[in-house]
Amino acid sequence: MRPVRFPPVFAVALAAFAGPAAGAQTDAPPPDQPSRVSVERFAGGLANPWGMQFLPDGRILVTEKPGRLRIVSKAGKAGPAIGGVPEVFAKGQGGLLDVLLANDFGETGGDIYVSYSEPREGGAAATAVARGRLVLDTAGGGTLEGVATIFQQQPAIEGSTSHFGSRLVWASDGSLFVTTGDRGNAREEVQKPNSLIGKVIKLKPDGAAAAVTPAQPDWDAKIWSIGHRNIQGAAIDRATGQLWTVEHGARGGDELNRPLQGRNYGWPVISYSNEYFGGAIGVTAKEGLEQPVYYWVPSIATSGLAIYSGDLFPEWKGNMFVGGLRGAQLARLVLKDGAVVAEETLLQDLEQRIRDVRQGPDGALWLLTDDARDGQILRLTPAP
Ligand SMILES: [Ca+2]
Repeated sequence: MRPVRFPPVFAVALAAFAGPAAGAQTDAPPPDQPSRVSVERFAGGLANPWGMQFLPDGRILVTEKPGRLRIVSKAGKAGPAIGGVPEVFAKGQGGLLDVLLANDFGETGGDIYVSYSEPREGGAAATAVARGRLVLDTAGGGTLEGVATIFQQQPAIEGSTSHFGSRLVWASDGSLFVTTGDRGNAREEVQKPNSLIGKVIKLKPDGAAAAVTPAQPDWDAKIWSIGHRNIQGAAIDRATGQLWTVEHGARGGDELNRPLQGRNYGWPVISYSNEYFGGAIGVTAKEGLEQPVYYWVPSIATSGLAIYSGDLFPEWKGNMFVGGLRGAQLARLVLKDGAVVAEETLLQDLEQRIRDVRQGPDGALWLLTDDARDGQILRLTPAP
């Protein structure tokens, strides 16, 4: 089938009508050389796997949204549920979400952090982070000991099971970034400087605010940036130490952002989204509010984010990989000088919702697919 192209004059008119504000980009062209990728089904049968981490021995620690934490062996077999995991609010988008290892995690165990939607009083819920010591056993499992909640999003929200965020990543200074969401029905909280709804949070490993003074005079000291709708992907660019995030728009308007301390990323005042029931949300640009680096219309429903730094795919170095849920794809973004110069859509033929994206210690790209009965771990290597 021949590609459909707009006549140049029509394309210019479209750009003038719907084009991005200065700084934001969308709809980048495909790269000159398409990627050649082999996909291996490494493990399956998981229940809505959400986040994963590689243990020092090469096994994979994986969360399942209904509330289980398990270890997948090097042969791809999932072990028993790890004991001691906090109770989660396992409804809708809520449940056990991301997992992160302490940097000194060793061969026999160590501290881990989990993010989850926490049941609160009266049927309300909010995002929380707990830390515990994972003691590994010889039966392919382990136990979480000394579990303590180090972060509780405030306020808790009633009547919603959506938009809990939440990725966990280590900042280059040893602090912990936690991404959150607007809880779906609490949009009015996002621009409030003392609410922890719709924010990027930066904590010390014990949960105290990482900042000595607030990023803005009237902000809660735990807040790094504000104005976010629902961030489910975050990664640190190891070359620059910079945080990058991806967040869901409503209908259209998913965003790639480079959140800086003290900045406002605009939701719901500015957005490239439309309401699900029709009509624009706010305007697309306003002074004092940050533009996304890149955005998607229509939405691909952005989840995990990885910045590739391995040697297995030399042509992928520095590229960003974004999991698409509704878009059932892996988006590859090629950046130059901080701007997206190409976008490649990968794995659409699999028809799988991609939840998480990680670079493995082997340099392969590892993915989680979101399915209630057969959530999979996929391993991507260069095609022969
Ligand atoms: Ca935004």
